[in-house]
Amino acid sequence: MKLMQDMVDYLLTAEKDKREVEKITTTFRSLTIEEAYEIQQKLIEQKEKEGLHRIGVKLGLTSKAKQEMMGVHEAIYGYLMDDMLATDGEPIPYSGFIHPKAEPEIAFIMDEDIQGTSITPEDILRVTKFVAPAIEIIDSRYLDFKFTLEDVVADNCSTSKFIIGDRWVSPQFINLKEIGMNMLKNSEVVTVGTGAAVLGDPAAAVAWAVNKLGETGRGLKKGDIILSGAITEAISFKSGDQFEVNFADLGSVSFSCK
Ligand code: 0L1
Ligand code: MG
Repeated sequence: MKLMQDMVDYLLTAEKDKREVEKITTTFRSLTIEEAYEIQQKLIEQKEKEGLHRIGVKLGLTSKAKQEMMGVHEAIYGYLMDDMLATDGEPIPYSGFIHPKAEPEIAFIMDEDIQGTSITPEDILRVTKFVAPAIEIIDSRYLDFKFTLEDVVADNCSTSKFIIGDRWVSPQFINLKEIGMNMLKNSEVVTVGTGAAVLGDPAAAVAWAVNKLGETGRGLKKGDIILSGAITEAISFKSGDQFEVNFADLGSVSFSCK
């Protein structure tokens, strides 16, 4: 127990000091995925003790390419806290990061609580009030952004910031699998993709997360925001860079790093 608290303190201190640290499995080689989620849970509870609130969930490793790169066959999830949300177009200070990357995502905003272990994509669409364009900024606490699956889960899946566009649309008006997008860095297109890159269907990714949470008696709540997973690879940035993500039928979202 004490050891887990030590790992939580290690990761939270790295985040607060904006300092990259050696991955925890270098020391604790036998860390299991279940223990990694326990560390993540304790890390979130610690943030809550410090006055922050959970406002949703994020999915990671939702693309086949990233799963193959990590040698895994499953996605992962972490929690979104209220201090991670930035407004569309907001200048975000680079001093708040270690080595950030931006990735385009589709956000879901829940209209009802949902919990279970056999939830389908159709169930998710039924309880989703809106979908919206989003950018996730990931910022692993680990040296050179290198880690095992267990490390990244313990580190709350590299969460740092996220931005939601101001066009929120009912999912019944959008084909989430076929929706196309591009991401621009300093006005140049750096990635393009379609919704299907996220586990074949972003709604299927959210269903996966609900089913996973359901295994331990948890679920999503009305008003929760879900980042369904990266549609393309993540792109590094530095102070002075500007990003814009444009979705067909779903509008745009942007931020600049100052
Ligand atoms: O949001 C993501 O897909 C990232 C999850 C963790 C893996 C990484 O940091 O690249
Ligand atoms: Mg992401």
